[in-house]
Amino acid sequence: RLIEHELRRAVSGGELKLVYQPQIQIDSGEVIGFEALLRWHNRRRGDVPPNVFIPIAEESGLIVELGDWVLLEACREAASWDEPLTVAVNVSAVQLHSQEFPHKVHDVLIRTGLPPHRLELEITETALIKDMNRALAALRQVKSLGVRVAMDDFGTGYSSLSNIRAFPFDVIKIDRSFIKSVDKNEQAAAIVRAVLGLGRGLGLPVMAEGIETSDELRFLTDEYCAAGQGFHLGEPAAIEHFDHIVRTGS
Ligand code: G
Ligand code: G
Ligand code: MN
Ligand code: NA
Repeated sequence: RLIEHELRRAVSGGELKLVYQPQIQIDSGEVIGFEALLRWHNRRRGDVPPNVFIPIAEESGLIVELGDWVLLEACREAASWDEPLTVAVNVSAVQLHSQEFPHKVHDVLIRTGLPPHRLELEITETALIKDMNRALAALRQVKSLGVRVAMDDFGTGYSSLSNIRAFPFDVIKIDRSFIKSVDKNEQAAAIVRAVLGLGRGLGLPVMAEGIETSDELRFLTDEYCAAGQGFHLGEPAAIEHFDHIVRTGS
């Protein structure tokens, strides 16, 4: 396919970049880290959304090359910050299940000098179910390096509850579909309260994704949700936009 061919060239042609979205500690309002999000700008196609090109990259196996680039770029960027904030990187199923993945993570940490605890890998439940044993082994290996692991899009996959018990996650990210209108929708509110209770019981902090309004944020504050992310708190942008946060004295 043409788009696949173009995506292949995007890696070497410098058409990819990362934007960063702030992750906030809700009680203090402080930025605790950034999620790195991949963007592709093609001269002919313009901006191609990740929802379009990530699935193509996954089907074609190109995601491994793309993922390697994202991981190195994000760690190199975070290692340059004055503030010891975390950087969160999305990892797809194909990457997680490739034999070399834990070694690549180790290698990137060595190359960039980023302290392992400042890297957080975001993994969706869907990425776990392909081969549970392989996924568990990979997560244990990266955890043994000191890297943090987040369960991404929690609530949208299969058998969430057994996954949360079987895998060594450090944080649960509630999917944004449950945060939307959580202040007005009783069903969403019940689900979010249940996930917060689950996190509390298991000793796992919960991060709410997709906070778009001050009312949604107020609900999460009142319910003692630990952390949040969303357009209301900060849109993904080029890292230069956040210089005042990552650099001391600027
Ligand atoms: O940034 P945006 O909300 O448009 O991203 C859409 C989807 O693409 C999200 O599910 C997000 O997790 C995914 N995504 C963004 N960047 C990356 C990346 O670097 N690697 C992988 N595997 N997925 C990404
Ligand atoms: O699946 P994942 O959680 O990695 O998706 C991250 C995606 O969510 C990014 O592409 C980002 O652009 C998007 N995103 C971040 N904050 C918000 C928000 O407040 N509302 C919506 N609709 N999307 C958001
Ligand atoms: Mn994510
Ligand atoms: Na998510």
